[in-house]
Amino acid sequence: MTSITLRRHLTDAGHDSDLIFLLEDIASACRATAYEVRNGPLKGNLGVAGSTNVQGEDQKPLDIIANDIFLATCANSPRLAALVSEEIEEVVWLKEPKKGDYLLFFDPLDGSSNLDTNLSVGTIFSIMQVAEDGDRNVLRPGSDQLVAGYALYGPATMMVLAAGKGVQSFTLHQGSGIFRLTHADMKIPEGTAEFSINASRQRFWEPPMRAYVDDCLAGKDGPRGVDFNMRWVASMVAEVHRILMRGGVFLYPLDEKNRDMGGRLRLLYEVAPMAKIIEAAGGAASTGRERIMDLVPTEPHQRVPAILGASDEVWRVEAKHAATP
Ligand code: AFP
Repeated sequence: MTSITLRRHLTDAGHDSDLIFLLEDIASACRATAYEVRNGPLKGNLGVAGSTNVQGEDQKPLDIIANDIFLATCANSPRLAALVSEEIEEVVWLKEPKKGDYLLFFDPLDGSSNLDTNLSVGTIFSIMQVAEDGDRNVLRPGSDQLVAGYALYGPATMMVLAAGKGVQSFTLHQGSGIFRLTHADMKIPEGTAEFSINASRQRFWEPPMRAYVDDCLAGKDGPRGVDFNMRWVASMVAEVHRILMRGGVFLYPLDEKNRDMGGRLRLLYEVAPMAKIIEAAGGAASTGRERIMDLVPTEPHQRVPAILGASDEVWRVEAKHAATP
């Protein structure tokens, strides 16, 4: 049987037509971004662009291309009031905000340091609604998200959505350009002995994180009683997708080197959307001490620590933090 399309799924779920328009615009932007990523080497779009983003990081040509695609594709979406992009310092207001209008937060190309090595990269996005006419506050907790999602540009191009009823994954059919439902209700498998962390930063970790990882590394002769595997792709979208498919936990903790910045990953358009997706799939998302979805941002590009994945693993990390004042 042919799997249903993204549009059919969103219509059947009873979403507002303007939200469906916006999600289809996002899907179009992801489709166009996938094309540019796939043809990057042929179009001379690898390497660095010679500019830096608001984070002071070297921009890749495809970071800029993906951001431009999202601006061009989504900016005319009905009832879209503002855009917050990793690649743009200020909030982009498109219209006078009215109650119920949409706010779109996105990282147009996450993991772009992997482009030259042809590894999977992705787009992360989040949609909230304007609370009252004229309200220009975009610093809202993750629990206010209406929809969270990502596109993964891997062997297959996939779009994963948490839009109120669980988590669904749609795979792009290359011939027709249509996203079709391939995973109807994603749930994180429990009990997977696999963790994901940039182990080169071990000497900077706080004691609770060091203690949690040491227990994993001790294997079956240690307190966990099982041998663990480790993965680090340096592309959060790829790590989260692996966790949705086979379990485990992703860890980008606060450490001595990133503490002054608040962490490595950005709250509004990386960690909060992933937290909504992970929780909707039965997992948990924490800073190690607080639930990610409860955090109220202080500025659009705020960074936070991110511990997310299978609930039992996240709770173990939180217990280590609770035991250390
Ligand atoms: P880039 O978009 O600059 O490649 O960063 C990717 C990322 O934001 C996230 O996707 C990875 O999990 C994390 O940073 C990788 O961080 P390290 O470079 O410290 O491993």
